[in-house]
Amino acid sequence: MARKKIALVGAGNIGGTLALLAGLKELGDITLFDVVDGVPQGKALDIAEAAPVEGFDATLSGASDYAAIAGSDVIIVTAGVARKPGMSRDDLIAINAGVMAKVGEGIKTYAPDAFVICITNPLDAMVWVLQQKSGLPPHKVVGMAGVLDSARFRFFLAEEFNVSVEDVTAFVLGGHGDTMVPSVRYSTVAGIPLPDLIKMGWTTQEKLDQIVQRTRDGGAEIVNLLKTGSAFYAPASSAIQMAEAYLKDKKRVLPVAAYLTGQYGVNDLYVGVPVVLGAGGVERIVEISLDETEKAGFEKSCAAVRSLVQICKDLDAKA
Ligand code: TXD
Repeated sequence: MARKKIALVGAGNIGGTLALLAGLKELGDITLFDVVDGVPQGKALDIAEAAPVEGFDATLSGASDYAAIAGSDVIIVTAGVARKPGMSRDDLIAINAGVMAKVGEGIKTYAPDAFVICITNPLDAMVWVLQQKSGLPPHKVVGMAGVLDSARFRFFLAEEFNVSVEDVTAFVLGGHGDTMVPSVRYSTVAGIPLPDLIKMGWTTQEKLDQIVQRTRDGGAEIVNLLKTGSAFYAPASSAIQMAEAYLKDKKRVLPVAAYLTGQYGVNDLYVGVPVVLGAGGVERIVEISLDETEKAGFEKSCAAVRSLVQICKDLDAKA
């Protein structure tokens, strides 16, 4: 059986890390694509030269022509720009929505059967544009944010309890931004919900509140430390977990930005919810019951995403 093909659109910090992880995990052959000529080729060659040392077999290539993504099984999109001083959020949306339009057209032409994972920010709006422009069915186009936000939540909880990160599960719902909703009720240590751990004296409500806030600010915490860019190791790991769920039909239950058609009372919007990810893409949207506070937080988050999508629609109408 031929190897699977993974295309990485955007060969920056996350794109390069994705290529290395996909190689180490032998997920398939890897094509890096970027508008900056030389960078995708250079990173592909560099990682290919690590293969003999690490002991993985994969063909790595770099390109600046969309034809290179032809026949991809999985496409992970990180193309775009990050916010720079003096730029408004609308400027960032305008630029990245334009990039998503181009990427979407490239996917439509060369890889209409791919499973597409969008990472570019502002995530929930960008995945919406990517699905629209690629014309792929919504269950084959998802956004990565929830796995990362949950991983941050899990890491902070594991530190607080001094237990293995493997035994901590966590769920973060809603959009990828200040309004995300880390769910305390649905997060556990070896199946024990966090509210029970407070009763058991493992932590306090105050400490949990701080951890929830640190999770919401997780991206900014890294940006403030790095100063020249945003997080890339954990975002890449998170997207690779999603790619692996699809390629190996693992049917993982993961929080992803998925297209809602009435679930949670939301229509025509990408937002973070738990889904079953397998060979069919999003095979099922898991509708958990939310209490009043969670519902209010989720609705606020959806409203924030909707206003960003509206900016994209207005830009499209003007174009
Ligand atoms: O949870 C999440 N979803 C995120 C999202 C977590 C962390 C970072 N997140 C966002 O991912 C971040 O705000 C950015 O929008 C993307 C990519 O982050 P990365 O750190 O990889 O950014 P880089 O290093 O600037 O890489 C972007 C690359 C760069 O090489 C550009 O030359 C390229 O994108 N680029 C393009 N490639 C293809 N096509 C077009 N049009 C294009 N424009 C720029």
